[in-house]
Amino acid sequence: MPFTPRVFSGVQPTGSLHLGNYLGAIRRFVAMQDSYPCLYCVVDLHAITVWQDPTELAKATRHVTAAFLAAGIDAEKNIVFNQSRVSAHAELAWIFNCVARMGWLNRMTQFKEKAGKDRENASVGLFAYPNLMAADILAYQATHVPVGEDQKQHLELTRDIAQKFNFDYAERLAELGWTDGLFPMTEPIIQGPATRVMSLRDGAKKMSKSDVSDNSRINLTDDADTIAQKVRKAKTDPEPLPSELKGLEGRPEADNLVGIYAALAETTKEAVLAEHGGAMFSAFKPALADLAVSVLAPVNTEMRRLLDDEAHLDAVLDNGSQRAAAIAGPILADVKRVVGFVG
Ligand code: AQP
Repeated sequence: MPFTPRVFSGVQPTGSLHLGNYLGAIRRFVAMQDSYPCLYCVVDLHAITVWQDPTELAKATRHVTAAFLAAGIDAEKNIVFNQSRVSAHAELAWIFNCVARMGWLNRMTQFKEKAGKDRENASVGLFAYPNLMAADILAYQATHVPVGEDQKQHLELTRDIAQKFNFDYAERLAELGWTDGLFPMTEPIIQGPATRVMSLRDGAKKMSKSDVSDNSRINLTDDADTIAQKVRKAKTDPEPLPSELKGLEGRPEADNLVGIYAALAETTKEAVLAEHGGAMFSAFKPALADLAVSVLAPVNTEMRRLLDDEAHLDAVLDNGSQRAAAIAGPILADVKRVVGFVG
């Protein structure tokens, strides 16, 4: 079966969105919407794999929705919705729980990082998270998924699950006339200079919503003064910027700031170094802060406006959920027929 090109991606409503989410994912979502039909999902089922205060979860769901729209995602042309509204995600995830192998999930580094030392106390949902992510994507037979570098392993697992399902049910699929399998081999789209934005306080750690230090990240809701202050305080080294990429080796904090600058300016790290090579951080940081403010201020202003209009955000999710369910419903019905469920 030739698969219609379709994009799916999601963001968890687990706190305040940051520059990493924006450059690594949301801005890429916007870039893809002119070339493909896209579904962009607020993945609230994923969020509860770790404890979420219910009031905060609802607030964060609208916050992510507002960020999608403020960044430029067109919710008329594309589908913006929240995961818990479309039951196909949870239903297909159960089937995938029975396709994926324990050994595959045991290798997932994100589970190891998030569960930490207290694995026995982690939720079963956190362990099975990648199966739900595979279901998110394959419920729409999505062919492309723009994500940050941290999701690469989960995308590989999605392909393994699709392949095993297609293989295990090959005979049944052939009987039904689907000789090429029911699921595509989804392509991860991990591109640009900011696929892994690092913490401003530690060049070895990913910028993350759950980092206890607010100074480690630039939030999409930070005002200009806060952004400038966080960039000024960002950890660096005493050397000037090199003029060539090779000079960033072994300098993770410098590499990170150059990558952020390049992504914000929509250029390459090489071009940034060609312009700023030889500069001290005392000169580079103010330029970076100005650039970050100029890119984020319009998003910030529009987010605030949208967050004041809860009814509009809820209407967008309502409309998107119905349109998403209309795509996933027939695909899930096919999956159930293949598996042998009656009815
Ligand atoms: N630091 C990052 N650099 C580039 N891309 C990133 N993404 C996340 N952090 C970075 C990408 O953003 C999308 C949404 O991520 P998510 O919210 O679903 O989950 P996450 O990857 O676990 O993000 P956080 O910020 O680290 O959240 P918490 O702290 O809640 O776990 C994904 O495409 C992701 O790759």
